[in-house]
Amino acid sequence: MRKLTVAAAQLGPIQKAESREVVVKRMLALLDDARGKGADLVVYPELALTTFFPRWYMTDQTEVDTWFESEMPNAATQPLFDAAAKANIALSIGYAELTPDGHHFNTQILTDKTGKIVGKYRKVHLPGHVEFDTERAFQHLEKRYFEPGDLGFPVFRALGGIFGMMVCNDRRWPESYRVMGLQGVEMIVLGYNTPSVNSQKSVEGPEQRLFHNRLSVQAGAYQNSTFVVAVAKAGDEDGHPLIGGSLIVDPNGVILAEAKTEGDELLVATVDLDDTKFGKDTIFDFKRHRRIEHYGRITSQTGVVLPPE
Ligand code: CDV
Repeated sequence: MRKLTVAAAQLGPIQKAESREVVVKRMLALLDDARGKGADLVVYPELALTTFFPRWYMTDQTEVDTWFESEMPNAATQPLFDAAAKANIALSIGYAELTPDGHHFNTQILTDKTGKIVGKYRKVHLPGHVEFDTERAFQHLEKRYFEPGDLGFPVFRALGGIFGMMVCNDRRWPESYRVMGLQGVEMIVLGYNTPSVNSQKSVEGPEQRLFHNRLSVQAGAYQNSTFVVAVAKAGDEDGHPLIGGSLIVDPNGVILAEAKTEGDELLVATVDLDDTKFGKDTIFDFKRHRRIEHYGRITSQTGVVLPPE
């Protein structure tokens, strides 16, 4: 038995004018709640410290850089790292990372229970566009502000298990899960900011978006026999609604806990990481059953190649 109590710390909306210090106070309140519930690990969403700034079109790089963190922890987040270490709780936090040599990534980190960063992931699948798009109901400029992650999909030994991370749009791509599945991942943690309405198709509203969220996360968990903890930043940010629906899913793809609100909300589940073993040893025993001689297109081709007419 390898018991672990994990908490998904969903955050409600963060307005553009709100400071990191105000947000960190809310994150501390969720951490305190998690401590009372015996959590070993608290997972916060993508870009947890600020509003979802890629919805805003900016041309001044100095202004863009104000949304990024050049150190982690830094003055704003140190109280969270300190409180987590004091409570003996590990953290996973999403933030916009500006590296010392000037690179911009959409990043998620994992700490151990002392507050030491033991894992880093940089978002690989960046959705959206680079230039202002007049056809969309609102902008999604991740391709403008971030570079694709340069770390692949690593996994990390931590908390007695094997952990991996992804960020938002990555959860829709089976490749993200499988690359970690091939490294024996036992728990994937991820954050997301998903607009409640598709900016290019207004009939695709929150119900369908919540459905796609569950579908992707449950399938990824089942097909790789891993726990997945998916954590939203939710609610109305300056008139732009984001879905909630944070989830903790087991290796059978079954939902153990699901958020009910679009505000700050803590979901907690105590799991046994050994429950990942059965699926990994049977139907998803990759070594016995995968047929890589037929998977070449997955890594040699991006777009669709149609058959000859
Ligand atoms: N932050 C994101 O990556 N959001 C995307 C939206 C644009 C679809 C998502 O996959 O939820």
